[in-house]
Amino acid sequence: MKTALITGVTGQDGSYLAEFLLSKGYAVHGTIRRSSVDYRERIAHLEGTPNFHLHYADMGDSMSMMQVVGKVRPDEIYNLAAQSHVQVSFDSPEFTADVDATGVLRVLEAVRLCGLEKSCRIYQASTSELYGKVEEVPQNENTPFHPYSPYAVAKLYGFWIVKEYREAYNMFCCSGILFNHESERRGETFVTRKITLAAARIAQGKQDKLYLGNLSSLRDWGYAKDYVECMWKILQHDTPEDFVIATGEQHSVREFCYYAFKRAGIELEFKGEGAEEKGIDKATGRVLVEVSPDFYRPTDVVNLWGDPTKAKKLLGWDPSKMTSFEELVNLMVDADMAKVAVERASDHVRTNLAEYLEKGIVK
Ligand code: NAP
Ligand code: F7E
Repeated sequence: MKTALITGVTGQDGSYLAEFLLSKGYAVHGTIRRSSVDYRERIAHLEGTPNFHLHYADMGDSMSMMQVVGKVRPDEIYNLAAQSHVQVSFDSPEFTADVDATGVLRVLEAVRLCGLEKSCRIYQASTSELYGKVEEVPQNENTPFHPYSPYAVAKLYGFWIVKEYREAYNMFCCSGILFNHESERRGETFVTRKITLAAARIAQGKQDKLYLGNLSSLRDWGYAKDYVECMWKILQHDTPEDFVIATGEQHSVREFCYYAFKRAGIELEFKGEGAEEKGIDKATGRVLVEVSPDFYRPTDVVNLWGDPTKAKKLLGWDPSKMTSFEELVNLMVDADMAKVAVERASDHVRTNLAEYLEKGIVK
C-alpha cells in the first residue's frame, strides 16, 4: 500500500484528491490547522475511514512539517496548502509569501532532512497565475511568466525552488501549472462560486443583487474533480516534469454569470460598460448584477487560456472527455439551488417553532 501526504486536505482540491487516492488504495494522511471553529466540512465524510489520517501542521512552521513528514514517511507528497485567494494576497502579502513561497521550501527541506529525498515524490500546486500579465495566448510550459499579484510572485518562488531541488538534489519533484478549476466545493469568495450561490439565492428570493468586479476577465475553467487525477498522473510519470493542465477553452466572467442565472431560471441581458455595466432580468427588467469597483484588483490577470498539449501527449489528459464548461456551471448551480432550498426550509422551521413556542402551542 502506498502512502500519500496531502497538505491542505481541507481545501477544495485536497478533499477531492483524498477521495481519489483512497479509491486507488492509498493510505492517505492530511495536514490540518487548528481553528477555534471546526471547518472540516469538505472532508467530514472521510473522517473515520480506515487509511485516512489527519495531523496538525502549518506551512509557516517547519518543525510541524518535519514532524509530520518524519512520522508518515510518505511515498508521495501533494503540497496543496496555500493562501490561495489572489485578492486577499494584496491585503496579506507577507503571510502569502510565507505560506505559498517559503512554505514550499519547508516541505522540500523536511523531505531531505528526513532522508526521503530518493524515495518520496513531490507534487507542487502551481498555477496559471504565473503567466499573469500574459505574454502570449494560449499559454503552455514554454510561455514566459509575468506574475501579477503577491500570490503569483509567491507561487513563482514555489515553482523555481521545486525546479532547483529537482536539479540540485535529483529529487522527483514537479509542478502542475493548473488553470482555474472549480466545483460545488469551491470557496464562496472565488468568482464562480460567488455567482452560483448568488444566482441560487436570487432565484429563491434570499438575495436582491450580486456585485462583481471585472466582468470581462477571461479564464480557462475546468472541474476540480477532473484535475486532481492529473496531479496523481504527474507523479506516476517516468520522469519528473512540469505540466500545464487546462481545458483549452476560454470564457468571461460575464458569460459564467449568464449561464449560471440561466440554470437558475433567470435570463440576463447585460447593458452598459465598465463600472456602469448591469445584468438585467429580461423577464422583469430588474437589475440583478452590478459592478462594484471594490472587487477590482490593483493588478488583474485578464486573459488566461491554457494549452494542455504536453499533458495530452504524455499523461493522456483529454479535456473533451472531461466535464464541459456548461456542465460545470450547471452542477455548481444545482448544488447551490439545493443548498439554498435546505437553508430556506430550516429558516421556515425556525420561524414556525419560535411562533409556536410564543403561543404555547409547543413547549
Ligand atoms: P483552497 O480551497 O483555498 O485550500 C487551501 C488549503 O490550504 C486549505 O486546506 C487550507 O486550510 C490550507 N492552508 C492555507 N494556509 C495554510 C497554512 N498556513 N498551513 C497549512 N495549511 C494551510 O485551495 P484549492 O482551490 O483547493 O487549491 C489547492 C492548491 O492549488 C493551492 O495551493 C492553490 O494555490 C493551488 N491552485 C488552485 C487553483 C484553483 O483553481 N483551485 C489553480 C491553480 C493552483 P484551511 O482549510 O484550514 O484554511
Ligand atoms: O477570480 C474576476 C477577478 O478569484 C477570477 C485561485 O484558485 O485561480 C484562482 O484565482 C477572475 C479575476 O480566481 C469578481 O478579477 C470579477 O480576474 O475566482 P477568482 P483567480 O484570481 O483566477 C488561480 C488559477 C489560482 O491559482 C488561485 O489560487 O474574476 N472577478 N469579479 C472577481 N473575482 C472575485 N473573486 N470576486 C468578484 O467579485
